[in-house]
Formats: sequence, C-alpha cells, structure tokens
Amino acid sequence: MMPQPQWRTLQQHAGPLQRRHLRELFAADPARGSRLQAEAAGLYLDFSKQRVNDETLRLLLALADARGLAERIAAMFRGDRINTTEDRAVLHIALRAPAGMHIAVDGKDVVADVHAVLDRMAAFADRVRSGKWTGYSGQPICNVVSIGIGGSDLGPVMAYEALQHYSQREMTFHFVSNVDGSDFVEATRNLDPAETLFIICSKTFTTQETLTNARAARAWCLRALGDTGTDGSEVVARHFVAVSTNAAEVVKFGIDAENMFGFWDWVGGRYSMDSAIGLSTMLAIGPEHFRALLAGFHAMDMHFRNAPLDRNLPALMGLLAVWNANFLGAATVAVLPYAHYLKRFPAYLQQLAMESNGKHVTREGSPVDYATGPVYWGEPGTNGQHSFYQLIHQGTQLVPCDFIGFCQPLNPLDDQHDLLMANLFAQSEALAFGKSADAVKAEVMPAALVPHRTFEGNRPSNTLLAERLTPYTLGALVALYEHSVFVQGVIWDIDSFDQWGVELGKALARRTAAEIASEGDPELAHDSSTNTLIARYRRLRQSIA
Ligand code: G6Q
Repeated sequence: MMPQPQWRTLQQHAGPLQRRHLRELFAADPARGSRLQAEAAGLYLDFSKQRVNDETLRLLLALADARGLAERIAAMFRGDRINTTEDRAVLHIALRAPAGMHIAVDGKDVVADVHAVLDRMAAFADRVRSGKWTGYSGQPICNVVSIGIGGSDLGPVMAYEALQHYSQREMTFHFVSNVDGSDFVEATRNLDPAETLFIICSKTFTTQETLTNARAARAWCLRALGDTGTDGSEVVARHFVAVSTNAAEVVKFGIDAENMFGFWDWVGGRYSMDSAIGLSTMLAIGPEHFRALLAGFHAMDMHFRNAPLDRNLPALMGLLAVWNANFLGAATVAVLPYAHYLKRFPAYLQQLAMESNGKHVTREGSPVDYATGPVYWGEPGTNGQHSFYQLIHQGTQLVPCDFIGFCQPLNPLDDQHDLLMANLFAQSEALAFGKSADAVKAEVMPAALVPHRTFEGNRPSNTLLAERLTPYTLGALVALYEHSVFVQGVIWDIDSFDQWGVELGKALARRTAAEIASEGDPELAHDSSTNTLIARYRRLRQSIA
C-alpha cells in the first residue's frame, strides 16, 4: 500500500496537469528550458521536456521526504544492511571511494581492501599489456576472453564497447555469457590459444552457464597446449584468472588462488562493473583510465550524498521516472544514446533497472498496489529513428525517453557529429511539441492525410548532455542511473538489491536438464505443455554423445 497523503496529492495534481500540453508549459515560462536542469560530475540534465511544473517537483520532493529518501541515502552510504531479504550491506559506492576514505562493514574498513585489489589488478594489467605476462608457450597475450553472465558480463561488455576508443588496439576482447555453445565457439573461432587469456567472472563461482563455458575454455586450451605430459595445471595457471568471492570453488576449478581477484558480498552483481569484475575493462583501457572511470563514479556518488534533493541529479531523475510510471501511466522507458560506443548501454541498464525494481511486494512483504519498475529498452541513435521511433511519436503508448549525447566527437569525420546531435535535438523537440493539424493543413496535401501526418506531441523526455565520452563521464553516467534506480526503489518501498525472481527458472532448468540427460524414458511430471515439449525435444534432438 502507498499510504502517504503525498501520493494522493500527486494523483489529484496529475489530472489537470495531464490536460496541459508541453507547448503550453513552455509558452507560460519562457525560461523553462534553461531553468529545469541540473548538473553534476560533468553531466547536464535538461528535464524541461518532462510533463511537470514547479508544483509537480515540489510534490515529488514531498513524497521523497515522506519516504525518508535522505535517510535511506545516508543508510546506504553508512553500510547499513539495506538489502534486507539477503541481509547485506549495499556498498558499491565503496568500490570507487578514494584511498583514505573510511567506510566500514561490521566495524571493518573496506576501502583499504578495495585498493589492495585495485593495485593487484593494475600490476597484473600492466604485465599483460606490456607483454611481460606470457602464455604457457611463452607468447604474449593478445586476446582476452571474459566469461561470465548477468552482472558478471553486462557491465564489462558495456564498458569495453563504451571505452573502446581508449583501448589497447593490439589486443582483442571477447565476452562469452550464453550457455548456448555457439557463443563460445564464435568468440574463440579465430583465436590462438597460445595468446589467449580467459577471465572467469563469477561472484559465486557456482553459476551453471559460466562454469560450463569455463570448462569448455579449459578443454579448448588444453587441447591445443596441454599435450605436455602434465595434468594441465601449468597451462591453466598461465591462461586462466578468476574474479570471484568464492576462493574455494576457484581453486577446485584448477585456478591458482594467486590468480584470483576478489570482491565482497556487499557488491551486488549488477553493481559490480567497477570491482574486479571490471578486470577486462582495465586490461583494455589500462589502470590509469580505469581510475578515471572510478573517479567519475565517485564524483556522482558524492553529489548524490551531499546535494540538496531539489538539485540532486539522481534524485530528480528517479522522481521523474516515478512520476512518469505512476502518475502518467508509462510502462516503459526508452534509453537512446546518441553515441555509437554506448550501443550496449540500454542492455546494461535493462538489468540494472529491471532486476533491481521488477518487484511485486514491499520490503515488508506486502503486495504493492501501484506500478513498480518500468521496462527499459533502447538502441543507439540514429538507428532507432528508422524503426521504433514511429511508435514513440504517433503510437498510443506513452514512452518517456532518455536522450544521451556528447558535445565533442571521439572520431571527427567531417560534420557527422553535428548531424548526429542535430538528430538528437530534433527528436526531443518533435516529441515534445509535435505538429498540429492546423500546421499540417497549412501545407498543401490531401485532407485525408492530415490525421496521419499530425503529431500530437506532449511526449516527455530527459536530455543528458556531456562534453565528451571519457572514462570519467561513463563512470558518472552509470552512477547516475544506479542511484536513480535506488531512488525509485525507495519511493516504491521495495528491496532494489535482491533478485529472487530469477531463482524458479534456474531450479526448473536443473530438473529438466536431468530429465533430458536421462538414459531411459523418464516419467515427466510437468504440465501437459511442458511434458509434450520435452518429449518432442528428446525425440528430435541430435545425439551429442
Ligand atoms: C545481478 C544478479 C545476476 C548475477 C549472475 C551471475 O545482480 O545477481 O545477474 O550477476 O547470475 O552470477 P555470478 O557472478 O555469481 O556468476
């Protein structure tokens, strides 16, 4: 239940405001476009094209107050166990705290531990990047394959793509996540095992997909390099490192504990790209750029902790997301980066937002009677313009958009960057202001086409603008979304840091895998649809024996 009177006040406020068009709101306040903005850590947020007025913001901030947002932020930064269903602290902010800062879990400072791991990662990255770390047959490492899934994959892939401009181009980077063997086979197809390093990323080191792919990688390496009369441990020692919290399982797999980079149970998987899970990022861009990435995260963290809520970027973005979801009825958010390097950013955000806030009960376990996390999706601009933007402009669903753009190109090519950014500005303008039937009629065309060519407008969007896509900016951007997701979870009173919803499917898959592998004719006790599908699959599948 959402008991707050502030919620009801917002509902009452939303009715009349829904009928006011953004055209009107802009006409009533000529300074709106330069006034409804906030800036931090190199990111400028223009939220003037959201369907809000000053009263909306005041009421949203009152709701945040009633929900105790300021205290919940303080509790996270203090290291309280705010992930209540897993009884864990939530301290990804400690991963980017500068040396010397003090953040304690159960009375023990964790920042020193974080920096000890960062230093080991840096020393390792320097050795690999300089060619001093060699493979089993003495060749330097040219290829890195990171194996992991979910939070142990999406962050590293996104960051590698986003920061490719800064990466060591003599090395190639590959990411394997899917238990579909095609993922592994295609990623390693053109690689020479003698020059390839595998990073096995798994917080628990028990994840089926990751361990299956890790075993495939070990067999692939040993087939090529292991004909040495040894048990292969020397090959594994030169070609495998692990990132995990579970040293015992890492060693059981055959990876030397010396070659393991640790992190902690107070780092959630989807909040871990700046922990040792980011080892592939550090190998690609080098320790110095990785530290700049952490500095960007930290700058946004400090802003989130210290800025008043009405000037606080993550708080404002989170509250606007709540406004769109709960008071304007938007079921999705489109994330539209006008930067090709950010092509995996929507997929990354999908996990961050949807695994965090796709919840149906409150922290106390009562069913919610309001919408929680919307669906996040998106594609880089301008590609989306030629496909799904039609629905955003003229469809019947309200799709709030986050446009993300940069003022300076990383690859200046004639005027292409100006064209790219012109498209971003044009899209947010067209969505907000549309094109009235009168304006369409004024153009000479058959009257029958007027409704088809009319744009209602009044489609809300944020625009995030930064100077340049750098490691620092990426860190600030990711932290902005992390904290905005947190703010939404606080308003919805849910645990944004657990993910019990993924467990049922995992358990059923284990049972089904055993049934599929069974020699005889297993008695299937699922529903009639699942029984029929499994039986048919067993009949038709190619033998893999
Ligand atoms: C993230 C989730 C989930 C997790 C993967 C991989 O917040 O917990 O996506 O990251 O299931 O888990 P491991 O890192 O333990 O292999």
